[in-house]
Amino acid sequence: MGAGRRGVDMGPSALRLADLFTKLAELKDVSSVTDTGNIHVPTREEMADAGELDDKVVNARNHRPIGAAVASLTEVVEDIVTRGSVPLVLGGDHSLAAGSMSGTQRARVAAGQAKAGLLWIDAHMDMNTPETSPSGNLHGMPLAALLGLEVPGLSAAVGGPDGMFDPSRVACVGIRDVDPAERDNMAKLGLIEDHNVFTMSSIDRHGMANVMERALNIIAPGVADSFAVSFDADSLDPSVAPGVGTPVPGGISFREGHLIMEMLARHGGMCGLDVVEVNPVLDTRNATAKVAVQMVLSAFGQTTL
Ligand code: EXY
Ligand code: MN
Ligand code: MN
Ligand code: MN
Repeated sequence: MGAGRRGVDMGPSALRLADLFTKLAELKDVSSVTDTGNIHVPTREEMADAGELDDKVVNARNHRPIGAAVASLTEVVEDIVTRGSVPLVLGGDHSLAAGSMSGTQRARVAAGQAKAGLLWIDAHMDMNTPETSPSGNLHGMPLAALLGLEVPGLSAAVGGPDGMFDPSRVACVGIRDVDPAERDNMAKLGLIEDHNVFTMSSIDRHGMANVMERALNIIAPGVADSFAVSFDADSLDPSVAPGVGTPVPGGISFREGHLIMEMLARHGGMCGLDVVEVNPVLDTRNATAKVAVQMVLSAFGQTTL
């Protein structure tokens, strides 16, 4: 509902169909895998019946049903992390990250642990608010909410400072499509190209290994630091991942994507992972879900040898 195009709600089924869970369970670094099932996204009818559909807020489409679903995701994820597991959240559009990422962070704060850093792998910054968004789609706003900007539905799910991330511990990789007004929000929060925002141009100039070393120093400066990862499949080049709702040419290659995940696995500090925006309706032969599964397996320790 946070995306402009139908079909992304079938992303979790596409990932399951691509044998995500069986392949994860085979990895030596994964002790067990539990499929906790789908979070219910209230329909507009259900919200209308509950008198909850006052979409009067300008330019934040479906913020009430999305907010309700994302808030329940926050709780589910918080519980998983509290029980000592690493949550893998399957989208669905990127608005869910306001719940998955904040749930991970809230559980850490509640347990007296240091806050995690955040790696945002995406073609887009997702740093809009209703005041700046060109589309009103909430999937373009989750990072803004996670950094404390007001986004109807998503900010409530983030639930205040304990669910938020410190901008100095955020790195973005794969960025190549930023709205003009979004740049103001980035500047406000200190998200700067080639410093902590690694665009495709940064990657072309420095190479992915160098970019990821720099990103890891940002999201986990201390050797024992942890980080959460929000992986948007549209970060990959459309030739690699065509089945996404907002494809942007000139993206991350299949091998660069694996290198990102292999370096994260080697570091060992990952405390949560999203994989979002897989839209099988826009895909052929479930190709995008299969590639996304490969990336997830590498993040959880799959190696070529
Ligand atoms: N920046 C554009 C908007 O806010 O509408 C496009 C956002 C696309 C968001 C996808 C999930 O990454
Ligand atoms: Mn995104
Ligand atoms: Mn994106
Ligand atoms: Mn989309």
